[in-house]
Amino acid sequence: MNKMALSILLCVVALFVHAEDGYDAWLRYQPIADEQLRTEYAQYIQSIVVFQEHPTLDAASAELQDALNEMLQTEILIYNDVQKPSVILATVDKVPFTYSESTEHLGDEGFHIFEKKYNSHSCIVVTGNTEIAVLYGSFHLLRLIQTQQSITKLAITEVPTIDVRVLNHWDNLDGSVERGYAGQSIWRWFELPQVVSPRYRDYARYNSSVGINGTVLTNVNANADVLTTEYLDKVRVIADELRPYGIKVYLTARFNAPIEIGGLGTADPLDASVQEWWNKKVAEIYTNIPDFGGFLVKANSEGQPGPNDYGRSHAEGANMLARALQIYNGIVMWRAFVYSNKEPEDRAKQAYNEFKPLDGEFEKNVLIQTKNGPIDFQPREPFHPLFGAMEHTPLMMEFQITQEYLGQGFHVCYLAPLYKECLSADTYARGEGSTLAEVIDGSLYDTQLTGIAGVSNVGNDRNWTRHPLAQANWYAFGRLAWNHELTSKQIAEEWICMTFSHNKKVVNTMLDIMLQSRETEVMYTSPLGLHHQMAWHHHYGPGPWVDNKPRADWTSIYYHNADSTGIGFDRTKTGSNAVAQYYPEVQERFASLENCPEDYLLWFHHVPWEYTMNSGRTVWNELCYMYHTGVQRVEQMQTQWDSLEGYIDEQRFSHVQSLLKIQHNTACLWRDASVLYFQTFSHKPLPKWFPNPTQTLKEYKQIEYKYLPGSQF
Ligand code: BDP
Repeated sequence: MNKMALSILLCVVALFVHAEDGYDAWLRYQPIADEQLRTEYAQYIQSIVVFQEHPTLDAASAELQDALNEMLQTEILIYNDVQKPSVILATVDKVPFTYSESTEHLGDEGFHIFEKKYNSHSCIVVTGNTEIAVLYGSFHLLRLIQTQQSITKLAITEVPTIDVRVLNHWDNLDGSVERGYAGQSIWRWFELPQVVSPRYRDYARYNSSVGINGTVLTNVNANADVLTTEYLDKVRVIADELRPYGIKVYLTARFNAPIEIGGLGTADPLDASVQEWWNKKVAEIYTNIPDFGGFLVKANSEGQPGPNDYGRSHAEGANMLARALQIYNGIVMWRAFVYSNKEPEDRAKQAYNEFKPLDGEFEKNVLIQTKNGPIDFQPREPFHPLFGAMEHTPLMMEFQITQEYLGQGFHVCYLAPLYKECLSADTYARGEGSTLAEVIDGSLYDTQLTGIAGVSNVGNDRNWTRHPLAQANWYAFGRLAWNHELTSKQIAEEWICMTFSHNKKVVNTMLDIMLQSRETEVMYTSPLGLHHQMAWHHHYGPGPWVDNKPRADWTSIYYHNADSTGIGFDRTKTGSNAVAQYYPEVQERFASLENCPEDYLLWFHHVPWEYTMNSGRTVWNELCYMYHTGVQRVEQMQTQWDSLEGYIDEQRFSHVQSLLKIQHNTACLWRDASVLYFQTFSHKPLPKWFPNPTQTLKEYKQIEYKYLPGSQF
């Protein structure tokens, strides 16, 4: 194409793209540009019929109406009789014809969308056993149109694979968000219950559109005040806003709340007055919020109070809360992110050591919420050995959506590949093919209660997540929580079409950027299984030199163990033997230097600098290569993104472009600082192709980021 033709084309494309601030996320319902397709849809859908009075069905029909009016550029009418329906929204017991199929398999949330001749008219029926199922089906129907798929002859049944699909907000009552990089909390506690932000409803819509059915409003480092009568009145209002969208509210329970706000002298879980206090508190909560979900608890971890303070086990603590919630069908999500204050052991082993012996001791409404890896949301970790190890206890997955160690709100880092890598890992708990996905969806051990949590990246930034592409992580978490068999690519593709454009160039370019981005982040921050190499406090930039902190396992040197002989954490028999916590097949693979995947090499082995990698390079050269390639890949992303100018709206285009500059600077910093630092141990020259660092190691060490968003320091 010559230059002139290209600029005409860009002008034409530009006519269709206007500035957008990202608030509408993936529910932005742009008019369908392809006129023929738009007309086809418009001929097919002219009206919506809903004759049941219910806030959830009102929400579903309003969403369909608003969305279709925009996308089809027409006026869709809502009727409450069934003369000429195009779309019927109804629960199975209310569909206006005999519905002979059994719907037991749909459960409370599964939906059925199908075509039906009614009054000699073809229409789409969206149904399920409950109103919320109909809402999920409505969002699904919209997604088909948003991604421009056929809606004739539909016959779709979807049932979520996991029961509890929750976001965890690490939001504090003062509005700050721990490890939140998109501004302040969306919960405006001070103004509640009087002022109800319209964002609550939109937040609910986004969540519901991907099947998220719960939200923990407060930080795991909990504040007991949220359990006071004053705050429960505020929580009630949020719950009322979210309820029509099927989102249950949960709270974090500070274990010593009976002391802090209850005036008791103890929080000992075996003390009858403590149990009584929680019983009453829970009763009060349910009076305000009849469908309250339950508690999330971080106990005896990083300074939080817990049952160990009274010589009681995690099971005794969790069960006490579980008993208070049981009669209301509430649950306890008890976190396994626990490591001892005394550091007797490799931190990677501690949660397993603490919880494995408690298998089978928890009440039925307790889930053990376990981070995907045994340390802490690192860019790459092997899966947590507790998955598969607790046959008699439901384990729920905790992923991080907020990018604490992955460039925060400033880097492109699409996380579906991380989630998928973890979910598809094989625990071998019941022989080959015992994946983590099967542990958490309950199929491996026939677990009755199943769950998955994502630490939210939402804040009060206008576009919710600061980085426009970070919205994709919220979206991907929800989609995978609903159906973990979807691929990263499928999810990214539908998200791009819904959020940016259907244009092939945009879709392919963004797909390429997104699908590689997590690996790129790993390459320039912590390649080959390195972990916990970040700067002190804020976790953003490099800090492989961090030492001499209150505990050894809060330093970087504890994890990389670099010395003149080599680098890496020996977790085999000759070291901490953390490998022994995995099932034998996994153990053998990780423990063997030859068979250990190179992605985890320095996680499990201390390796000589001269050790030869699959590439033929030595470990030292491979490290240099990884850091260098990571930066090159960011440069490649920048070029790719630049090529989208004119194809997407200017506002989001230039926002991402500017953020990529930050990402590039930070990637260079990680590369140069890390390599210069590790060189002091390897005593080897930088490879010829490695660009000359612009500063000295001393200078890199002196760089201090102050006041980074999401950091309390
Ligand atoms: C770490 C965070 C810390 C959290 C902790 C947790 O740095 O702020 O409180 O996890 O999960 O990743 O409890």
